[in-house]
Amino acid sequence: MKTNKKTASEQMDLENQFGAHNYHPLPVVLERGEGIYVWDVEGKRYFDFLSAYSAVNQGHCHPKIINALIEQAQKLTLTSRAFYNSRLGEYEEYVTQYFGYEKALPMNTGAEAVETAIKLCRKWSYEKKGLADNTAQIVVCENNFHGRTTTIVSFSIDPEACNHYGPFTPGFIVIPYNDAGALEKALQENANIAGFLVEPIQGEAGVYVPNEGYLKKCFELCRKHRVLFIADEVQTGIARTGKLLACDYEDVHPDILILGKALSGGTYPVSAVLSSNEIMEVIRPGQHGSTFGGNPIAAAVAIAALEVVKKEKLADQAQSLGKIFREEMETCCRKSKIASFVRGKGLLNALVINNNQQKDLAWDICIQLSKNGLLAKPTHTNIIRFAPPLVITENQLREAIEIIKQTLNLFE
Ligand code: IF1
Repeated sequence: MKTNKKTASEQMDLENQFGAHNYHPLPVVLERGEGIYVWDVEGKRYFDFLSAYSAVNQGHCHPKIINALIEQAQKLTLTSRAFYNSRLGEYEEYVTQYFGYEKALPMNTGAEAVETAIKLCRKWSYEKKGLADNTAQIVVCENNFHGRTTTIVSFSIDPEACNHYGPFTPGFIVIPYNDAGALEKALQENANIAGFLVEPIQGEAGVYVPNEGYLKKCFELCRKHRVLFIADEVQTGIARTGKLLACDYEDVHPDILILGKALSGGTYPVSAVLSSNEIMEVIRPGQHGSTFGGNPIAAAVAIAALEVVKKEKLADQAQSLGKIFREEMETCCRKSKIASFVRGKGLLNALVINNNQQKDLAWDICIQLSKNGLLAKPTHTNIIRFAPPLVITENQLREAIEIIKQTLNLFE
């Protein structure tokens, strides 16, 4: 019987012909996901070691989350915020108590939540801190990645992210990452600073883990100068780094917390900005929002996704398995000519490849990894990010590590 199922190359051709070329994917066409595995259209199974950039921390198609999605989708999908809906208030209570905040502003994508945090911080600085209108400055770090809107790329230093997208939004000061002294200097030299926006670990930059105490020191400096500490935990949050939030490692409670990705377990675009009444109250009716922000499906799915994180102790999992991963890879690096070193926290890790002899070595390694049944993707040419779903078991992790080691050996 002729099936109209397209082959992988037919699928790739369709995307190539009809889709914008804003990505360069690995030549793998995925059709199904379950837990830590994904299958391509030819039925080949892979360990997913990217987790959609830490959006499927709970594993692909987690039954509890999918059931919440299906159940709500069969009742009511969207009302807009012109009316109340029967899921949002319950979700807002749940998520604020879950992370220890008073108010939540629900959005959809991570970038929308970052934009919301920027607007909230600016508005707070005019209406509560007393800065003159349109003078607010927000400090950000070099090599940041906070999304791809025009304002967000306005403070990117990555030419690929910002070139030819100008004119850019003003009001941002870029300082080196992992340098509290640089923040102190900026705060001393500028009276108009409203906030400090930072990734607790820089994911896209290549999983840069700052020195112990960096976040705490920056938080204290923000307190001292009445500047809002804004943590972008879109990628590092929701148990990925071995704690519920990466900021938890230093007992830092951000003034504004930005969440996304795994907030829905990768089943639906859900993001949120969490803060205090004192800060959140500067946004009044009609001053911010979005069509889908706070919709009943997002609310139902986010509650289920967060329940899974707690019930399955995914933060503890990430912490203990992450240690095993880094120990095993460090052993590998000591004997390798191409694998330089590994860094990360929890199950957000990166292997730095020595590509002096061959520029695209990390890409070639990822191609070979896919042939050997494991999916990962390089970032910034020579860094391979390894971030499996947090539901992975120790045995599965060790099996995956074996695949990585055998694959690296082919290039030694
Ligand atoms: C792509 C990168 C990761 C993020 C942080 C906000 C956002 C992201 C810390 C925006 C999104 C995604 C975007 C996605 C690939 C992925 C990514 F490679 F682009 F940089 F994870 F590192 N803050 N990161 O990491 O959230 O609007 O995408 O929901 O653009 O290709 P979003």
